[in-house]
Amino acid sequence: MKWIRCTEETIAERYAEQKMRCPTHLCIGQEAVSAGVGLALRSDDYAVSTHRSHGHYLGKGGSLPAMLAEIYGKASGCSKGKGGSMHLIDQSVGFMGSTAIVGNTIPVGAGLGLAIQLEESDQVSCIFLGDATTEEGVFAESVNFCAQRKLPVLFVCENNFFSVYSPLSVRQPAKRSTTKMVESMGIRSQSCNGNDAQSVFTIASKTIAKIRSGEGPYFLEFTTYRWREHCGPNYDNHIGYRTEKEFLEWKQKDPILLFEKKLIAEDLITNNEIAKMDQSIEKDVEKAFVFAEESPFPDSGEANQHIYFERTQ
Ligand SMILES: Cc1ncc(C[n+]2csc(CCOP(=O)(O)OP(=O)(O)O)c2C)c(N)n1
Ligand SMILES: [Mg+2]
Repeated sequence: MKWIRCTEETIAERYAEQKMRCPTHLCIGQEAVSAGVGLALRSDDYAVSTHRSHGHYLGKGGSLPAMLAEIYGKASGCSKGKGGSMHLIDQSVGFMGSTAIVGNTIPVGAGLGLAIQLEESDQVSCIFLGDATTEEGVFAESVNFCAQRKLPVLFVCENNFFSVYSPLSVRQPAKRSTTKMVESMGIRSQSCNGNDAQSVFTIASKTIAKIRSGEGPYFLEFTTYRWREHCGPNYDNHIGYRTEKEFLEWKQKDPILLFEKKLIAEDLITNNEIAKMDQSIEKDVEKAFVFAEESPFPDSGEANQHIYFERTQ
């Protein structure tokens, strides 16, 4: 969580330098889901993601230098510098792609689940999605397909209550429960506290074990909150779509502080050890930024060449 937070805080700090030329959607405040689910998945499990994918990629074991180089548009980036923040792909850690089109990767994740089933492997395909994505037609189609075929797919829905500036109240009928809706379509579902890292990890681990043993797909909804603006490095509470009060209430539930407090209370870590960890993470992040900045841009002759990835594992 700290590694993701430090990376994104540094992106936010340096974004105005105009060297990162792609839009960035930061997940600061939501790190427990990326870290908890990422840690519960095996490296050969698959994951697909969304426009807000930095945490998912790093949690899955992705390379920080390769991600930053991608955001800087460099040839050493995980998508060869052609994708930017919203198009990360890295088969070496089973991260099969994130895209900017909402809902776009859901059928890809379902298809990977079908491939796993046909190959009789015990991998799991994890689909990260936002609350608004459950409103897309492709979500319903994919849920139906996964349920009907009993595919080894884990849906991980980060419910941060917003689609850009639109709260759930203007998008969905009052009292709709996404988990009940998905249950009614044949996928077992659970709603969980997405800011409690320990319980995210525990629930994700148990659920993944069930999927691996052939129980079919599951849907987990994690409630959480994004701290910064939908897209970009700033805070935007003043523009009126949410209140400062609501934001501050969620800040009190900072997943990192809560987890640190719990570990200190249980004598599992000291303040001194936390400070050392912070220093070491800051050093790693700084090194990765230097790598990204110093890497060359892709050759201009490759500008019109497609990037094509064929599944290798
Ligand atoms: C098909 C499609 N419709 C609309 C958009 C514009 N758009 C980008 S992100 C987003 C909100 C997605 O909300 P959610 O799925 O809850 O994810 P969050 O941003 O909250 O993490 C929208 C509407 C898009 N990129 N693609
Ligand atoms: Mg959302």
